[in-house]
Amino acid sequence: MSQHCGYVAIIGAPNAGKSTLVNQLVGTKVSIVSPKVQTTRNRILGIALEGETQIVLVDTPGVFFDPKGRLERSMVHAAWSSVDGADCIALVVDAAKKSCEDSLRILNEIAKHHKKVLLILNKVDLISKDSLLRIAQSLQHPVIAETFMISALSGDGVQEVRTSFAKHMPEGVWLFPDDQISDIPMRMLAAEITREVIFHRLHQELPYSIMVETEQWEEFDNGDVKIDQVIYVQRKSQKGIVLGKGGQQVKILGSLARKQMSEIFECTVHLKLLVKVKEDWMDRPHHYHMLGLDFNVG
Ligand SMILES: Nc1nc2c(ncn2[C@@H]2O[C@H](COP(=O)(O)OP(=O)(O)OP(=O)(O)O)[C@@H](O)[C@H]2O)c(=O)[nH]1
Ligand SMILES: [Mg+2]
Repeated sequence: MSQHCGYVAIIGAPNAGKSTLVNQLVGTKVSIVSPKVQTTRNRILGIALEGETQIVLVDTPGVFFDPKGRLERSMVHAAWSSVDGADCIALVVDAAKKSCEDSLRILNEIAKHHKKVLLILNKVDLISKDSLLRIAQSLQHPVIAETFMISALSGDGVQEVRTSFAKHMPEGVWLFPDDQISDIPMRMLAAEITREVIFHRLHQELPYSIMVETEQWEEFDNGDVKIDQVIYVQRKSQKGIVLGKGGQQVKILGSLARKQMSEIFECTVHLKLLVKVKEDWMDRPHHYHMLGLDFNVG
């Protein structure tokens, strides 16, 4: 049987469940997930296999239509630029959300790219059948080739999505080795894991404008890894929140992140976290390059 391989761009409004779906299809965490909007900041590849077909999933930052500031503009730009290179486009919609107006706008935008779309109504575990059908009706659009109703969280309906993606992949040799699951470097995944832990514990108190950088990654002969990371916040008050009383909070953050890293990297991890205030990290090209984003957009 001949090999097939191609790209699927996973797009949608912020918080729709794109990264959850990508992780579910890959079978492990390659992209972090949180209840906060704008969790994914750059284009992340997750690689899934279906028989002789390699499906390269492109997880993207949520798309919205009024990006403010440089970081938001380059994130939205990164999302749209993945559409043109893709063999297949999947639009993930949070079906539990009251309005799907943003998804309709995204459909209209995709129509301009002359591409067909697989519509994925997600979070069906949260709503009734009736409201689900109502949403499917309200999202009817000529660019939609097929509609799926899934729960990316529980995995319900995800196999149908995988089968359909595979059918849309063109004939061609695999672009990645069969054991590769992502293109995200380990240092960056480690930084993303810490960012996810911070989002989960502190999303009420902190704005999304924190950044984590892995500064050191040292491997020892016994297989252990020592990772030094810096958490950048924009204000002194935010530093206090991350550190917590007597450094208690950062200690917990570190232990949760370390546990996840040890599981994902399959080794013992020694993690050191430092918190620094850097008001203008959002205006520094270095940080955009590190995230794989264009500094000069818009
Ligand atoms: N109940 C339920 N929650 C879900 C489902 N899929 C995702 N979520 C939750 O929705 C939130 C957002 O999920 P993400 O995967 O981070 O969403 P995203 O579209 O990648 O978000 P951005 O990267 O910010 O654009 C998280 O709290 C997930 O746990 C689902 O099928 N059911
Ligand atoms: Mg995401």
